Amino acid sequence: MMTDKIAEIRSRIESAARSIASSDDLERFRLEFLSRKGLIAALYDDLRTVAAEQKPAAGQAINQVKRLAEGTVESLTARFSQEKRSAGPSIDRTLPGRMVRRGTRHPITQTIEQMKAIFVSMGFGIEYGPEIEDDYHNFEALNFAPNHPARDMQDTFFIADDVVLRTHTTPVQVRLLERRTPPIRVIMPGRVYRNEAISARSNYFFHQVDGVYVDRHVTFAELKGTLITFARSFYGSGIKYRFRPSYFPFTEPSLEMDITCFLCSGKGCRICKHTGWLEVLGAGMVHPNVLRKSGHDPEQVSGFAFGMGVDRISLLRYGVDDIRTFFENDVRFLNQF
Ligand code: 2U9
Repeated sequence: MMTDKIAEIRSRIESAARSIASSDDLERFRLEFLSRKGLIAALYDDLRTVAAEQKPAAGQAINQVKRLAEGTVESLTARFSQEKRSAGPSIDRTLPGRMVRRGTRHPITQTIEQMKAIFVSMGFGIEYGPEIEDDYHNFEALNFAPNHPARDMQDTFFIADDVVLRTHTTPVQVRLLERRTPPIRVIMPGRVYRNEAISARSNYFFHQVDGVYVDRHVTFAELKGTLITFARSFYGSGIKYRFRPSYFPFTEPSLEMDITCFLCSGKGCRICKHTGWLEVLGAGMVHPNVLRKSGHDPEQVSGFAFGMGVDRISLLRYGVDDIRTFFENDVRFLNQF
């Protein structure tokens, strides 16, 4: 009889379920009862032989048995997978750990970060600006004469008649001066481009940190004090320094700062070309024309400005002899910093 058969399968399910001890047992259980050729599928086949009036009741009884088997598979699957997780894969805790290879900051980035930290400690803010500039901000506003050689195709990358890859970060400061009212005290780190032959000492792009301070009564003495404080902090308190007069279109008067060579302490070596001195930055008082063009009255405010080449300084500090190695991205080189 159909009802007896269903009852028998039910008790087989119940006793089989009690003896399932592993996920292999569970799989055997599933195959026995729930697979396409399993015992429950056979019950549904038998349903065809049942008299029409008994079919609904028998069908329901089989459905119940099927749900019982499915419920068993479901709950035991969950239990076994949980047990597996908590047991975890076997780990040999005595093995040495795998080395995690940590990256390092690029030496140019490291130099810029150190410079930033020193100027921030002196009250400077940090600004960034576009690498593509118009002629006005790159040259005109900085008092470059119309026929200045830097405006030549030989020296500058032109994108269009009036559009260049910036040759210094100074135009960012011009834009800032146009927008803000003094006091303005910021530095601008960034990449600049010059149309130059590539060699061990020069590249067609390099990095610069430019700074400017504009306010009422900013003096040349403050410029010198700022530069000396920076140099002592960056190169070491023991260094000696000297200022030489210089010329830039955007500052007047202008100067260059040398420090005693940190490799030979001034005795003379290959790095300082046997002079004992290293040129480390240029600076000066912001030219009145530059102040005027950016909307400030040179009778009311004054300012000082400075700029330094990060790549050249990094080359000297780290004793690297070819500037190009900074940009080959060879990890054997970069890992040393
Ligand atoms: C404003 C006006 C003037 C920034 C300055 C220098 C001197 C300088 C060079 C150093 C090496 C560029 O990277 S380098 O080739 N720079 O010598 N830069 S004064 O003068 C400014 C800045 C902002 C508004």
